[in-house]
Amino acid sequence: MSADRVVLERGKDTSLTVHLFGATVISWKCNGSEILFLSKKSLFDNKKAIRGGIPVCFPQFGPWDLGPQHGFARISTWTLEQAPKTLSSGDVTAVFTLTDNDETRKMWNHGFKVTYTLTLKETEFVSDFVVKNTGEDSFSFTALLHTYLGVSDVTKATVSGLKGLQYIDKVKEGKVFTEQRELVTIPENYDRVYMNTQGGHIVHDTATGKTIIIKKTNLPDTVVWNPWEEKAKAMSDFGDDEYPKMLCVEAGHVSSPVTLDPGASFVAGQVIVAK
Ligand code: TA6
Repeated sequence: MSADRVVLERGKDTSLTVHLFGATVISWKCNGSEILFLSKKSLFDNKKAIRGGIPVCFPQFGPWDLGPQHGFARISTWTLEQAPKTLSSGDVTAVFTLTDNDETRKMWNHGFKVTYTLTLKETEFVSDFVVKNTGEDSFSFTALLHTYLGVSDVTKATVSGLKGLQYIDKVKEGKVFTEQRELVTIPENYDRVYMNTQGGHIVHDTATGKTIIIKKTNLPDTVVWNPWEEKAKAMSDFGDDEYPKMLCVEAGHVSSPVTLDPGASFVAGQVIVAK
């Protein structure tokens, strides 16, 4: 395994592989089956964000005046603060950190430390995401865990926990609509920011019967994204025929920024359960 990848090995063909470039989780194997989608065309050149897995968007989700789309965290090299450690429960945990440096300060002149703790359980994967303001001035940010789930056929997937909620539809010029459906299906290019989705989601693959449960803390928004055919062709690091095999269900704090005073911390997290 190359030096820039960290593996949390739990046995029984259950493991998590994290790339130090972006602290991007690039694989979660649960009892032998891969839960995440990773594009075969992802570049892994330590320049362009990894196409798949769970890129970390910080300090900006989406287009940014001060720097690259989705911020610099996913294209920065993180530090392995604590190597994988097996707990008495058999769970395995590791800690990754990102602090401000000359590159980040050129774009965003603030002192910060992001601490990203990943814990692999038997059929669950827990991510704790903490942002601390280590500087002398307040700052605001948005953040998101850009989770690419693997599915057998996106047209056969359903997502719960969105009914009655407002969403910003980035495919329809950012207009705001209200979701009417109990179970959301994805029949075309979707790029929606659902707001106030505290209750979490069940992502069900009706073709395979596989189910993923997403529980979130202090990440009140959920982005649902599939590029579909045309946008897939426009992405050089994504296969033209790969869009049916993935569905992004992304937990974030994006529709309103978080503001942190000096010394203060933002604590958030996500638990994904594979059924
Ligand atoms: O999270 C959905 C989204 O913001 C879409 O608008 C789409 O751009 C996607 O992220 C991928 O962005 P990327 O910068 O990785 O190509």
